[in-house]
Amino acid sequence: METTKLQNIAQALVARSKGILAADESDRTIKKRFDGIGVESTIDNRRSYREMLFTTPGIEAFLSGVILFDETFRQSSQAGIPFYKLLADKGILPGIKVDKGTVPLPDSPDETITAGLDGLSERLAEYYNLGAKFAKWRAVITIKDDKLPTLAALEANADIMAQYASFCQGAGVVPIVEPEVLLDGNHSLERCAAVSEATLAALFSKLQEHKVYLPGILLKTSMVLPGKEFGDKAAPEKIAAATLSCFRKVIPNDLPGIVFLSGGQGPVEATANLQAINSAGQGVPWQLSYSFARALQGEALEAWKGQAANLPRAQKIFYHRAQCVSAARDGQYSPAMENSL
Ligand code: 5MM
Repeated sequence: METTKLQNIAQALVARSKGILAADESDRTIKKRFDGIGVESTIDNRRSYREMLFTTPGIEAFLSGVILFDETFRQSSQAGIPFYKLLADKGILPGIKVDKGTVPLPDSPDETITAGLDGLSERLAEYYNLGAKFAKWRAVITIKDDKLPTLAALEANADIMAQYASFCQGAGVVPIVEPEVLLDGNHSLERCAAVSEATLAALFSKLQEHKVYLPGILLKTSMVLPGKEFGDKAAPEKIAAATLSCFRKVIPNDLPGIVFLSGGQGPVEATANLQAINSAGQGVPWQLSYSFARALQGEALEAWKGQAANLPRAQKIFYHRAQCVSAARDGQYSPAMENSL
């Protein structure tokens, strides 16, 4: 294992002012996003949409990496440049989603485990040769009353993520491990904090058991938030305090960085919460950055609507959101920036 190389990539992904764009929506997920704007999810529409994002002028100031779906990894710009190369030429590290989605857990069918370990080392070798520097694997954790998640689901997902991480490091690829605690439900912030702590404790225990080199991985995780149906939203300062308190209890110091998913929060909400986390998190041992999909893309997707004529406006909107999120990652965002579009 080339530990120095892995560590350098992990650190580059969480460099100051930069974060990761998650553009790795599977066919099912991107269809859902396109349905929302009335655009058919064809191969070429998906290609044009991703090209709009990746060719946004100046976007490299805010993006250290982009996570791609297999189809996108094999696609090219209209000018015939493979997307992984187009990104690398801008100094943006190309990454790849390697999980194969979720399947019900046999013992607890309302919960899932993530598939994709079969053939993983062969797939990683191919992506590595094409220039992938990092990979991503998502596990989904559901909160339901005091019944879910079960310890069995947490441990099974943690064990699979640790195996995935170990395969990645053996292939020279930095693994991002993403246990997403879903926002769905009416649970309180305190319940989310307890579940997040149990999830991360199980994950780091399995990573250690599988001898994963922590300076050469990144954690992608949810902020600690009350469920969508809980009622009142929590203030950013409260979310920041709960999130950091959870991390301090269970995350080892030698992890280089934590990148947040947005999980269905609105773009301004996710930006404000990231700002509060960075503002309260000065002095923590990890970089606190972003790997948003919806919060970075949502406004640009709405503006694009599948029309080439909307491209300049969509790119301007995407640039502005990335600029705000980058400022939040540095603890320098203020709501006034929302008016600077
Ligand atoms: C949770 O989803 C990840 C982050 O996205 P948000 O910021 O919108 O929450 C995202 O990287 C996700 O893993 C990919 O979009 C792939 O998801 P699917 O469901 O297509 O595997």
